Amino acid sequence: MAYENIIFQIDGEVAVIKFNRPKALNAINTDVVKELQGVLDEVEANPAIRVVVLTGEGDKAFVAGADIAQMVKLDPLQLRDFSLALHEVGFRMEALPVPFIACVNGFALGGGTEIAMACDFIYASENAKFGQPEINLGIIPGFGGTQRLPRLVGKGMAKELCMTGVIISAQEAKEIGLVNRVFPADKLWEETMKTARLIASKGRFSVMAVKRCIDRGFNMDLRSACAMESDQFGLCMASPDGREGMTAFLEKRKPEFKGELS
Ligand code: DAK
Repeated sequence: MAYENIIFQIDGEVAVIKFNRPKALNAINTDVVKELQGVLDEVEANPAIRVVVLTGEGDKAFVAGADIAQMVKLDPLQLRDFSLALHEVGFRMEALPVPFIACVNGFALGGGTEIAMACDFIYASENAKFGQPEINLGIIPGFGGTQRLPRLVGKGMAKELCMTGVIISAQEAKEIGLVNRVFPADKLWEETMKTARLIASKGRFSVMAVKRCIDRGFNMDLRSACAMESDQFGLCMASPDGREGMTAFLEKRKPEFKGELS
Protein backbone atom coordinates (compact mmCIF):
# COMPACT_ATOMS: atom_id res chain seq x y z
CA MET A 1 0.00 0.00 0.00
CA ALA A 2 1.30 3.48 -0.87
CA TYR A 3 1.08 6.04 1.89
CA GLU A 4 0.61 9.78 1.40
CA ASN A 5 -0.29 10.94 4.88
CA ILE A 6 2.05 8.64 6.75
CA ILE A 7 5.71 7.81 6.32
CA PHE A 8 6.39 4.17 7.12
CA GLN A 9 10.00 3.09 7.49
CA ILE A 10 11.74 0.05 8.90
CA ASP A 11 15.03 0.70 10.66
CA GLY A 12 16.48 -2.68 11.64
CA GLU A 13 13.99 -4.29 13.99
CA VAL A 14 12.17 -1.02 14.66
CA ALA A 15 9.29 0.19 12.46
CA VAL A 16 8.59 3.92 12.40
CA ILE A 17 5.16 5.38 11.66
CA LYS A 18 5.39 9.11 11.07
CA PHE A 19 2.24 11.22 10.72
CA ASN A 20 2.94 13.33 7.66
CA ARG A 21 0.53 16.27 7.35
CA PRO A 22 2.76 18.95 8.87
CA LYS A 23 0.78 21.83 7.29
CA ALA A 24 -2.25 20.74 9.32
CA LEU A 25 -0.09 19.88 12.34
CA ASN A 26 -0.50 16.19 11.43
CA ALA A 27 -4.23 16.23 12.19
CA ILE A 28 -5.86 12.82 11.66
CA ASN A 29 -8.43 12.55 8.86
CA THR A 30 -10.17 9.56 7.32
CA ASP A 31 -7.27 8.97 4.88
CA VAL A 32 -4.82 8.84 7.79
CA VAL A 33 -7.01 6.23 9.49
CA LYS A 34 -7.09 4.09 6.31
CA GLU A 35 -3.32 4.35 6.01
CA LEU A 36 -2.88 3.47 9.68
CA GLN A 37 -4.90 0.31 9.06
CA GLY A 38 -2.60 -0.55 6.12
CA VAL A 39 0.51 0.05 8.22
CA LEU A 40 -0.81 -2.16 11.01
CA ASP A 41 -1.45 -4.92 8.44
CA GLU A 42 2.22 -4.64 7.45
CA VAL A 43 3.39 -4.70 11.06
CA GLU A 44 1.26 -7.77 11.78
CA ALA A 45 2.58 -9.60 8.72
CA ASN A 46 6.26 -8.89 9.37
CA PRO A 47 7.78 -10.89 12.25
CA ALA A 48 11.10 -9.05 11.80
CA ILE A 49 9.46 -5.96 13.33
CA ARG A 50 10.00 -6.05 17.07
CA VAL A 51 9.02 -2.52 18.17
CA VAL A 52 6.98 0.26 16.55
CA VAL A 53 7.60 3.97 17.13
CA LEU A 54 4.94 6.58 16.33
CA THR A 55 5.97 10.19 15.75
CA GLY A 56 5.05 13.32 13.81
CA GLU A 57 6.72 14.96 10.81
CA GLY A 58 8.13 18.41 11.49
CA ASP A 59 9.14 19.96 14.78
CA LYS A 60 5.80 21.44 15.81
CA ALA A 61 3.33 18.63 16.23
CA PHE A 62 2.95 14.95 16.94
CA VAL A 63 -0.79 15.10 16.10
CA ALA A 64 -2.94 18.20 16.81
CA GLY A 65 -6.08 16.07 16.97
CA ALA A 66 -8.69 14.86 14.56
CA ASP A 67 -8.94 17.03 11.44
CA ILE A 68 -11.55 19.59 12.50
CA ALA A 69 -11.89 20.89 8.92
CA GLN A 70 -12.92 17.43 7.76
CA MET A 71 -14.97 16.46 10.82
CA VAL A 72 -17.39 19.37 10.43
CA LYS A 73 -18.28 18.14 6.94
CA LEU A 74 -19.05 14.54 7.93
CA ASP A 75 -22.61 13.37 8.50
CA PRO A 76 -23.48 11.31 11.62
CA LEU A 77 -23.02 7.96 9.86
CA GLN A 78 -19.65 8.98 8.43
CA LEU A 79 -18.62 10.20 11.89
CA ARG A 80 -19.68 6.91 13.37
CA ASP A 81 -17.59 5.02 10.77
CA PHE A 82 -14.64 7.33 11.46
CA SER A 83 -15.06 6.70 15.19
CA LEU A 84 -15.32 2.92 14.82
CA ALA A 85 -12.33 2.78 12.46
CA LEU A 86 -10.14 4.89 14.75
CA HIS A 87 -11.14 2.89 17.83
CA GLU A 88 -10.27 -0.27 15.92
CA VAL A 89 -6.79 1.15 15.20
CA GLY A 90 -6.26 1.67 18.96
CA PHE A 91 -7.53 -1.80 19.85
CA ARG A 92 -5.28 -3.36 17.21
CA MET A 93 -2.24 -1.49 18.51
CA GLU A 94 -3.02 -2.88 21.96
CA ALA A 95 -3.69 -6.40 20.64
CA LEU A 96 -0.56 -6.69 18.50
CA PRO A 97 2.27 -8.47 20.33
CA VAL A 98 4.88 -5.80 19.55
CA PRO A 99 5.24 -2.73 21.77
CA PHE A 100 4.33 0.71 20.43
CA ILE A 101 6.21 3.78 21.71
CA ALA A 102 4.80 7.27 21.17
CA CYS A 103 7.61 9.74 20.47
CA VAL A 104 5.77 13.03 21.01
CA ASN A 105 7.66 15.88 19.40
CA GLY A 106 5.24 18.80 19.78
CA PHE A 107 1.46 19.22 20.09
CA ALA A 108 -0.43 16.06 21.01
CA LEU A 109 -3.96 17.35 21.41
CA GLY A 110 -7.31 15.59 21.38
CA GLY A 111 -6.90 12.59 19.10
CA GLY A 112 -3.13 13.19 19.36
CA THR A 113 -3.06 12.55 23.11
CA GLU A 114 -5.48 9.68 22.52
CA ILE A 115 -3.38 7.88 19.90
CA ALA A 116 -0.30 8.38 22.09
CA MET A 117 -2.20 6.74 24.96
CA ALA A 118 -3.04 3.76 22.75
CA CYS A 119 0.73 3.17 22.59
CA ASP A 120 2.43 1.17 25.34
CA PHE A 121 4.18 4.25 26.70
CA ILE A 122 5.02 7.83 25.81
CA TYR A 123 8.32 9.71 25.51
CA ALA A 124 8.10 13.47 24.89
CA SER A 125 10.26 16.44 24.01
CA GLU A 126 10.46 19.37 26.44
CA ASN A 127 8.34 21.45 24.06
CA ALA A 128 5.58 18.84 23.71
CA LYS A 129 2.07 19.76 24.82
CA PHE A 130 -0.79 17.47 25.78
CA GLY A 131 -4.49 17.97 26.31
CA GLN A 132 -8.06 17.00 25.56
CA PRO A 133 -9.39 20.34 24.23
CA GLU A 134 -12.54 18.85 22.68
CA ILE A 135 -14.67 20.58 25.32
CA ASN A 136 -13.69 23.90 23.68
CA LEU A 137 -15.31 22.62 20.47
CA GLY A 138 -18.49 21.63 22.27
CA ILE A 139 -17.71 17.92 21.98
CA ILE A 140 -16.00 15.26 24.10
CA PRO A 141 -12.95 13.09 23.43
CA GLY A 142 -13.98 10.48 20.85
CA PHE A 143 -11.00 8.16 20.65
CA GLY A 144 -10.70 6.77 24.16
CA GLY A 145 -9.75 9.97 26.01
CA THR A 146 -12.41 9.51 28.66
CA GLN A 147 -11.33 5.88 29.06
CA ARG A 148 -7.56 5.54 28.64
CA LEU A 149 -6.73 8.86 30.34
CA PRO A 150 -8.29 7.99 33.75
CA ARG A 151 -6.63 4.59 33.60
CA LEU A 152 -3.27 6.33 33.25
CA VAL A 153 -3.63 9.42 35.45
CA GLY A 154 -6.62 8.69 37.71
CA LYS A 155 -10.23 9.81 37.48
CA GLY A 156 -9.87 13.25 39.07
CA MET A 157 -7.06 14.45 36.84
CA ALA A 158 -8.72 12.97 33.74
CA LYS A 159 -11.96 14.79 34.55
CA GLU A 160 -10.09 18.05 35.12
CA LEU A 161 -8.28 17.77 31.77
CA CYS A 162 -11.41 16.75 29.81
CA MET A 163 -13.70 19.30 31.51
CA THR A 164 -11.34 22.30 31.25
CA GLY A 165 -9.61 21.48 27.95
CA VAL A 166 -6.39 22.99 29.32
CA ILE A 167 -3.18 22.17 27.55
CA ILE A 168 -0.37 20.91 29.76
CA SER A 169 3.40 20.83 29.29
CA ALA A 170 5.43 17.66 28.83
CA GLN A 171 6.79 18.08 32.36
CA GLU A 172 3.27 18.30 33.84
CA ALA A 173 2.28 15.29 31.74
CA LYS A 174 5.21 13.40 33.25
CA GLU A 175 4.26 14.45 36.78
CA ILE A 176 0.73 13.05 36.39
CA GLY A 177 1.96 9.79 34.84
CA LEU A 178 0.85 10.36 31.26
CA VAL A 179 4.41 10.54 29.94
CA ASN A 180 7.27 8.25 30.98
CA ARG A 181 10.24 10.48 30.11
CA VAL A 182 10.93 13.98 28.81
CA PHE A 183 14.01 14.88 26.75
CA PRO A 184 15.41 18.01 25.10
CA ALA A 185 13.91 18.19 21.59
CA ASP A 186 17.22 17.36 19.90
CA LYS A 187 17.68 14.23 22.03
CA LEU A 188 14.13 12.82 21.87
CA TRP A 189 14.55 10.74 18.71
CA GLU A 190 17.90 9.27 19.75
CA GLU A 191 16.60 8.37 23.22
CA THR A 192 13.39 6.86 21.85
CA MET A 193 15.30 4.71 19.37
CA LYS A 194 17.73 3.67 22.11
CA THR A 195 14.83 2.33 24.17
CA ALA A 196 13.17 0.78 21.11
CA ARG A 197 16.38 -1.10 20.25
CA LEU A 198 16.87 -2.16 23.86
CA ILE A 199 13.39 -3.72 23.89
CA ALA A 200 14.04 -5.27 20.45
CA SER A 201 17.13 -6.98 21.89
CA LYS A 202 15.04 -8.88 24.49
CA GLY A 203 13.19 -12.13 23.89
CA ARG A 204 10.21 -11.60 21.58
CA PHE A 205 8.04 -13.95 23.59
CA SER A 206 8.79 -12.38 26.97
CA VAL A 207 8.18 -8.84 25.67
CA MET A 208 4.85 -10.02 24.26
CA ALA A 209 3.99 -11.69 27.58
CA VAL A 210 4.73 -8.50 29.55
CA LYS A 211 2.46 -6.48 27.25
CA ARG A 212 -0.30 -9.07 27.46
CA CYS A 213 -0.11 -9.53 31.24
CA ILE A 214 -0.11 -5.81 32.03
CA ASP A 215 -2.82 -4.82 29.54
CA ARG A 216 -5.18 -7.73 30.15
CA GLY A 217 -4.43 -8.01 33.85
CA PHE A 218 -5.18 -4.33 34.46
CA ASN A 219 -8.91 -4.86 33.97
CA MET A 220 -9.10 -8.20 35.81
CA ASP A 221 -9.42 -8.99 39.51
CA LEU A 222 -5.99 -9.50 41.10
CA ARG A 223 -6.33 -13.27 41.62
CA SER A 224 -7.32 -13.94 37.99
CA ALA A 225 -4.64 -11.57 36.73
CA CYS A 226 -1.96 -13.30 38.82
CA ALA A 227 -3.16 -16.70 37.52
CA MET A 228 -2.73 -15.37 33.97
CA GLU A 229 0.75 -14.12 34.91
CA SER A 230 1.62 -17.61 36.22
CA ASP A 231 0.58 -19.14 32.88
CA GLN A 232 2.66 -16.66 30.91
CA PHE A 233 5.56 -17.07 33.34
CA GLY A 234 5.49 -20.85 32.87
CA LEU A 235 5.40 -20.50 29.08
CA CYS A 236 8.31 -18.04 29.13
CA MET A 237 10.36 -20.27 31.47
CA ALA A 238 9.84 -23.24 29.16
CA SER A 239 10.50 -21.33 25.94
CA PRO A 240 13.89 -21.52 24.19
CA ASP A 241 14.51 -17.85 25.06
CA GLY A 242 13.76 -18.50 28.73
CA ARG A 243 16.18 -21.43 28.81
CA GLU A 244 18.78 -19.42 26.87
CA GLY A 245 18.47 -16.42 29.21
CA MET A 246 18.96 -18.49 32.35
CA THR A 247 21.71 -20.68 30.84
CA ALA A 248 23.56 -17.56 29.65
CA PHE A 249 23.38 -16.11 33.16
CA LEU A 250 24.83 -19.28 34.66
CA GLU A 251 27.53 -19.41 31.97
CA LYS A 252 28.31 -15.71 32.56
CA ARG A 253 27.68 -14.69 28.92
CA LYS A 254 25.23 -12.50 27.05
CA PRO A 255 22.04 -14.32 26.02
CA GLU A 256 21.23 -14.82 22.36
CA PHE A 257 17.47 -14.65 22.09
CA LYS A 258 15.92 -16.23 18.99
CA GLY A 259 12.30 -15.32 19.60
CA GLU A 260 11.15 -18.90 19.02
CA LEU A 261 8.18 -20.19 20.94
CA SER A 262 9.23 -23.85 21.11
N1 DAK B 1 -7.55 19.96 12.55
C1 DAK B 1 -7.36 20.57 11.36
N2 DAK B 1 -6.40 21.52 11.16
C2 DAK B 1 -5.64 21.85 12.21
C3 DAK B 1 -5.80 21.25 13.49
C4 DAK B 1 -6.81 20.24 13.63
N3 DAK B 1 -7.02 19.55 14.77
N4 DAK B 1 -4.90 21.79 14.32
C5 DAK B 1 -4.20 22.68 13.59
N5 DAK B 1 -4.64 22.73 12.32
C6 DAK B 1 -4.17 23.58 11.21
C7 DAK B 1 -4.62 25.02 11.42
O1 DAK B 1 -5.93 25.19 10.96
C8 DAK B 1 -3.60 25.75 10.57
O2 DAK B 1 -3.95 25.62 9.21
P1 DAK B 1 -3.82 26.87 8.19
O3 DAK B 1 -4.66 27.94 8.77
O4 DAK B 1 -2.34 27.20 8.20
O5 DAK B 1 -4.32 26.31 6.89
C9 DAK B 1 -2.32 24.94 10.79
O6 DAK B 1 -2.75 23.64 11.25
C10 DAK B 1 -1.41 25.54 11.85
O7 DAK B 1 -2.19 25.72 13.02
P2 DAK B 1 -2.25 27.13 13.78
O8 DAK B 1 -2.05 28.27 12.84
O9 DAK B 1 -3.49 27.13 14.59
O10 DAK B 1 -0.95 27.03 14.69
P3 DAK B 1 -0.74 27.69 16.14
O11 DAK B 1 0.70 27.45 16.48
O12 DAK B 1 -1.25 29.08 16.18
O13 DAK B 1 -1.65 26.82 17.13
C11 DAK B 1 -2.55 24.75 18.03
C12 DAK B 1 -1.38 25.46 17.31
C13 DAK B 1 -2.27 23.27 18.05
C14 DAK B 1 -2.65 25.28 19.49
C15 DAK B 1 -3.86 25.10 17.28
O14 DAK B 1 -3.69 24.76 15.90
C16 DAK B 1 -5.05 24.34 17.77
O15 DAK B 1 -5.63 24.68 18.82
N6 DAK B 1 -5.44 23.30 17.04
C17 DAK B 1 -6.64 22.52 17.33
C18 DAK B 1 -6.35 21.60 18.48
C19 DAK B 1 -7.58 20.84 18.88
O16 DAK B 1 -8.61 21.41 19.24
N7 DAK B 1 -7.45 19.55 18.79
C20 DAK B 1 -8.53 18.66 19.13
C21 DAK B 1 -9.32 18.44 17.88
S1 DAK B 1 -10.76 17.49 18.20
C22 DAK B 1 -13.21 10.67 16.96
C23 DAK B 1 -11.93 10.45 17.21
C24 DAK B 1 -11.16 11.44 17.62
C25 DAK B 1 -11.67 12.67 17.80
C26 DAK B 1 -12.97 12.90 17.55
C27 DAK B 1 -13.75 11.92 17.13
N8 DAK B 1 -13.97 9.64 16.54
C28 DAK B 1 -13.32 8.35 16.69
C29 DAK B 1 -15.21 9.94 15.92
C30 DAK B 1 -10.80 13.69 18.20
C31 DAK B 1 -11.19 14.94 18.21
C32 DAK B 1 -10.18 15.94 18.25
O17 DAK B 1 -9.02 15.65 18.28
